[in-house]
Amino acid sequence: MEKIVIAVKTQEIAEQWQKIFQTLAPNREVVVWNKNEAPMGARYAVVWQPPLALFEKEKKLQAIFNLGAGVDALGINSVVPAHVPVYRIEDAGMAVQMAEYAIYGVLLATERFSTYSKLQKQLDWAPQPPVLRSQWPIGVMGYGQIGSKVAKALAQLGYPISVWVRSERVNDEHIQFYSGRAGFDHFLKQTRVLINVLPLTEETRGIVNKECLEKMQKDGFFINMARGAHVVDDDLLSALRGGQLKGALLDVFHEEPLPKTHPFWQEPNVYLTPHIAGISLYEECAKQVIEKLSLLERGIEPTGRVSLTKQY
Ligand code: OXD
Repeated sequence: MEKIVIAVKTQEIAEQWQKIFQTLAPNREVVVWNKNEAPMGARYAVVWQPPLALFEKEKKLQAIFNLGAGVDALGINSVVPAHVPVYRIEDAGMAVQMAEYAIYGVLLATERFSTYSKLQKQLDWAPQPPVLRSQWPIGVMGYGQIGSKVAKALAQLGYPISVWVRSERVNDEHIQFYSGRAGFDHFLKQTRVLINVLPLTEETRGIVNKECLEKMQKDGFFINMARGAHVVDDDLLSALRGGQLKGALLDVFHEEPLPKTHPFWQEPNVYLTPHIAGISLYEECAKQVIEKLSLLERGIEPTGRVSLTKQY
């Protein structure tokens, strides 16, 4: 059996993954990659934000499996050799968590429930008027495994939904699609709650900037569960302080953990979470990787291959 190396951010996490892989695939040799040792001659690498030296040292790699949806930390077009295919995790229980996170953000935006905790403190029994969904049109950027789950869940709840995608799509009964640069302005015009689930690529870096935020409907809300680098932080802060946005729910940041001096921590209408919108379910992910790997060995191309041109 071919050797699998695990290369993730810390030794401790690598050992946890190793245990799970070894239990699920007892016949394979699963080892934790160590940059100080001689090349391990591994055929497969299972990675999450790995030390990039991995790709320089392990010359026998035939496939790389990324333990997450986003492959932006891999240096797809520079460090990973072009002939080695990269496969990413597809959903594996993350999409439903992220749909739930999006709903949480929408509820914060509409203040459907938050008002009641304030009222409770004042011993005030004061039913509020209903939230009119037509006043809360939602725009989702991205429609992969995660974006589609998010958009469909919110459409089920009756919100008007627009989705912005890279290439044209036919509208669905509940979802209006916009595509390309030209469609972006129309999409933003329809959007009061903007949800970002885009992959991070050269095209999408900094996409949530002053221009973008100004084109959204007034008194809007921003939810980011993709990457911090999609956002120009100063532009987001100006939009919040200037009243263009009433709030933001942010799960991802340029630097993680978010430095304690970053203004987002103290900003009144910013709700922060520490990159937990979609938590990896280790077993589900490992099962998916093993399944993809077995397909490859049988000469069948698994799904989830990362495109070098699209970078996701
Ligand atoms: C991902 C993540 O899968 O951020 O991309 O967890």
